[in-house]
Amino acid sequence: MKFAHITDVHLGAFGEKELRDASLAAFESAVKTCVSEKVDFILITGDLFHNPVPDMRTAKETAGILKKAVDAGIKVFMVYGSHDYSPQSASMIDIMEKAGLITKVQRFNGRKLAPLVDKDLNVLLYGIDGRKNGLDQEIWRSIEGTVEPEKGTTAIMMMHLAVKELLPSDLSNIDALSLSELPKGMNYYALGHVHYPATANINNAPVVQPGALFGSDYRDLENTAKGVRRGFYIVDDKMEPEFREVKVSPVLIKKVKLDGKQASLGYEEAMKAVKNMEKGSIILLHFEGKLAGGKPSELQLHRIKKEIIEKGASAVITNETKLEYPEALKAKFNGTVEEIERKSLEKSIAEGKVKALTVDQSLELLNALSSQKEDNEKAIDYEERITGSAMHILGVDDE
Ligand SMILES: [Mn+2]
Repeated sequence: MKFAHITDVHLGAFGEKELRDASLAAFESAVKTCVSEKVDFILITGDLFHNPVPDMRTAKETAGILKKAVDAGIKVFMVYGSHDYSPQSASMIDIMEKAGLITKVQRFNGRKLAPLVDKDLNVLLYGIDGRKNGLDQEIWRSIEGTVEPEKGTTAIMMMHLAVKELLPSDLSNIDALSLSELPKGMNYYALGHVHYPATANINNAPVVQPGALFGSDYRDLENTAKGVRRGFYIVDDKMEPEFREVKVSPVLIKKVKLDGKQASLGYEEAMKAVKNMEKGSIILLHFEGKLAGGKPSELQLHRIKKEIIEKGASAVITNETKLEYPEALKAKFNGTVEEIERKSLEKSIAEGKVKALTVDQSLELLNALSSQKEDNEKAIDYEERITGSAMHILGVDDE
């Protein structure tokens, strides 16, 4: 018996099409390895998608990749992650399940966790779905153990949650269970949720956290650039997990140092910084230093991105949080954030750009802003709906 353990693929994350494609390519590469290595099944411990309902192109490509596994006779078992969870079982994961591409694992027998028994594979799979805001931990603590696994079968526990002992130091404060709280008697513990790879043991059974396959945000990409490994595990019948690195494109941090320089030199310095980059790289362009003069527009970020792509990068992400503009420029905006917001609002109201609100309108606005995202609503549609109704109440909608 041989299986693969993949997690936190976050398909559909990132606004840039190039990064969405890179994460699909990482998933495709992992599944191809599973097919060529003839694994019997694949475990995905949550966050296959970045949203319960991803964009249709991402969904279509993912279905195509999963179909390759299914056609090769490889079963795919899943639990929800905190990102693709749906309280009404109406997410893309559920569509994939109805289409026979995957099988969800979580089952209960009263308050005990019950296994999905696969006789062909001779495995018992227990699973707990990931939930948002640590709710899965609450559910986890309410469970009265597991229905005992039969002897002679391989028992696997799938979970989308953080375990203290496997956390990197910068995440040591997040809500997490400890190894001692996991149920005893399993042969393999498959974890998801935390985006760094790590392993541990309970009574000689491996506890494995593969980490994000590609990453879901710029911080993940920075960690990749700094050396955090991205990949998944293949586990043989001796239950020895082996990490398989998946590298679709190099991720590189390039620093653009502008200390004592004019902002207008940003373009030249950025192009110097990427002079010897490998083709197909994902470039994280970090601007830093105390500028002698100039303003943000003089950096020409748009031109910089366009030209680095033309030189062969697959994506360019810029970061200016460590760039300081001269005092003269800052002085225009002095005061606390609140003071600046107040002044700016007063000015807009005086100029008739924004109207002052009545009590009723204020309540209406609060109500509109607290509207929850619908289960099947895409983040972008939700944002548009909320912004639209707020703008309407504020009287600044553009027809
Ligand atoms: Mn995740």
